[in-house]
Amino acid sequence: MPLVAPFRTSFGTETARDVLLVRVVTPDAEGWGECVAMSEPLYSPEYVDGAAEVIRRFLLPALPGSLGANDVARALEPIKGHRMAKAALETAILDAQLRAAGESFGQFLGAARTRVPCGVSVGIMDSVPQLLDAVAGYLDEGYVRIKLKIEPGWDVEPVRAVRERFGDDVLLQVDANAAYALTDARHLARLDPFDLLLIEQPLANDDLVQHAALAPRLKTPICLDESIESAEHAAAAIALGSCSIVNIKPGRIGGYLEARRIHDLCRANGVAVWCGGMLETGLGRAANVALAALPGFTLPGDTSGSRRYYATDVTEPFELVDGHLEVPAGPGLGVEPIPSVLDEVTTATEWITL
Ligand code: NPQ
Ligand code: MG
Repeated sequence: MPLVAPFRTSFGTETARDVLLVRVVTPDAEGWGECVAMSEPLYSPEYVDGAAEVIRRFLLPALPGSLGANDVARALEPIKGHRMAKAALETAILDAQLRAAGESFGQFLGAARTRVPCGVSVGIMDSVPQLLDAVAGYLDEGYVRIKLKIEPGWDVEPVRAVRERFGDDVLLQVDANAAYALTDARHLARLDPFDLLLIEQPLANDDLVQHAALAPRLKTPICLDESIESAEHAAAAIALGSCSIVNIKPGRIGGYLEARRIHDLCRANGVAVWCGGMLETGLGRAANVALAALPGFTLPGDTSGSRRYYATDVTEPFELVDGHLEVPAGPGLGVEPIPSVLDEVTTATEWITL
């Protein structure tokens, strides 16, 4: 699916999204799960063709003939990693189960509100004026929080420019996608004066210890994204002092059930969480918005409206109202792919009968 504009991060520039959708058909209902893996392994080791292969070759054969969503993770445990692939499968099974039971994702997960405040992730731009125009547009649309993607050479100046133009009241945070090293601590401390909500994933994915060493050297709170692949990682990060905030992306950690566990763990430890985004279509977005309505999600997420990324979404578009998205209330995800749109963007399908 073409993106409305190129999205540049410290790991590359994306102009289109290669989306893998899992559709589960049971005797009672059908369900959808969106795999958030990118086409290339730049954010994490997973990539979309690899996810399709691991689902086909290892995950589906590991499932017993009849099971509920609660049993999926245990059945797939012998297969290491591949959490985005596992999440897509578990989500589709959970969706089918909830649609059959007439229960929404929000109800099932424990949503505490009917709408969630939305932030937006703003890519690296060619110039500061171009960035300021983009941020102005998002603030006009009602976004309540701005996240700037940063990398060495695009950090202090864009943050300063956004603060100078839009003032100190704008909720502002940055995301490095692992682009810095501990030796950059002094440079990153130059962000301290700008009163950022957080700095997301400054160091490498597997550097929990170095994040713990960085934390006391910054006034800006550290939030981890790529580093947290499970509730165990979250517990380790909290114990080490690697972060004081966690970005929860269900795909990265293997699904919505694990997401709820991390939410519960963080809440019990006074660690704030928020819901990240992976440029989901309306299907993945619906589940994320339901998750973001849980009580521990105390910071606005990257739960943007559909048109932030797509001119035409595969579902009815999610649209901001007063800076918020409504939590879908219908059974399961509460949204459906529009058949004509889905046909239009589908490049391949494969049916596997268990
Ligand atoms: C993040 N997302 O928080 C990610 C990273 C990201 C909204 O900033 C294609 C598919 C392009 C997934 C670019 C946001 C992507 C992508 C960035 C995920 O780190
Ligand atoms: Mg991130």
